[in-house]
Amino acid sequence: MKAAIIMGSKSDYPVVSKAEDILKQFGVEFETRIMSAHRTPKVTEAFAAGAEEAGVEVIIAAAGKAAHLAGVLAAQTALPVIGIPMKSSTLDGLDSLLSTVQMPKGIPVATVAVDGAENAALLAVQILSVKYGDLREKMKAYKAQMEADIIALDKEFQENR
Ligand code: RP5
Repeated sequence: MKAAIIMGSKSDYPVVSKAEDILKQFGVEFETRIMSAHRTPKVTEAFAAGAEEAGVEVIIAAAGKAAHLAGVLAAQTALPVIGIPMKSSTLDGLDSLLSTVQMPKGIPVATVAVDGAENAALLAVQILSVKYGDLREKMKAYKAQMEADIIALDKEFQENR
């Protein structure tokens, strides 16, 4: 199985690396690339058009401001594309969110929260788990662990107040 993470700028990496951490945790092979819908449009288009042949099964795209990256990738491939709207310096990411989520019908982008890199990776794992049963089991264990951790935190909180 293979995921591709595309980010619009190296400046997106501190957030994007959190998606990498999740994919590593689940043992999903991935590559991370810097491409821009606006600054490197030809590279972006060629990547999307060749992604399926390259063995990519799901794409995560992170971009900020007028964030067209996820939509441009989605336009060029039948693979599922997950968009991460990056928190931007001037409009707090509302610009990125709307640019990523408001796709015209026919070209969906599964958009997560602003800077929602962890959820983007978890959604990628869930998409891959339709085909790879071991990922489904790992996802069940991940959710069970999260539940147990919070129940333990609540218990500790109640005991210490
Ligand atoms: C977007 O513009 C990038 O995805 C990034 O979030 C934002 C700013 O990019 P830089 O000016 O830091 O390269 O294209």
